[in-house]
Amino acid sequence: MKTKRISSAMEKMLNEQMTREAYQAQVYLSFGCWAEENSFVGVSEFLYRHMQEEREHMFKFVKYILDRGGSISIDTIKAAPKAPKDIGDCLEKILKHEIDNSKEIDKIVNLAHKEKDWATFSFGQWFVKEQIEEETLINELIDKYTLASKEVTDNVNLYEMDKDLASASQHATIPREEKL
Ligand code: OFO
Repeated sequence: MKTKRISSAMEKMLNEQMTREAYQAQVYLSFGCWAEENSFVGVSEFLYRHMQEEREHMFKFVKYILDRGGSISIDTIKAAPKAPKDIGDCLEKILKHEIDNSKEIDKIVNLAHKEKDWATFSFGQWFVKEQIEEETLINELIDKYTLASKEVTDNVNLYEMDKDLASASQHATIPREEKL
């Protein structure tokens, strides 16, 4: 049993964020399934990879809470949102989720600053930086989508965009069955 080095308020907030990261993963999973069902294999690949990143984020919170002597409370994960209308809607919805998530991370950093909890403040900085990267990535994809959807006479642009997303920068790998 470790000495508890975070306040109860911080422990609660970190646990809530841990569950929120699991929810973020569900959002990417549901949109990834929607994309695959609609034959956008590259888009779904991108979304599945991001789902894995969100699960890694969730686990970073688990580890940090435990490392600081806190307790983990595994809570209900909200249901994933309804399927998007199209890829543009999908990207806009993801951007909103990421911005909302960034605001929640900011709350952790604000509380850490108020409590002079510099360990959590430092831990939170990783997520502040990560959220900047994620918002930038999604904004770039929205720009690409806007360009790609300008001429859709033969869907060539959408096809190219789908391939583009398949190779868009992501750290995580997706567990899949081996292809023969
Ligand atoms: Fe989308 O990022 Fe987690 O925190």
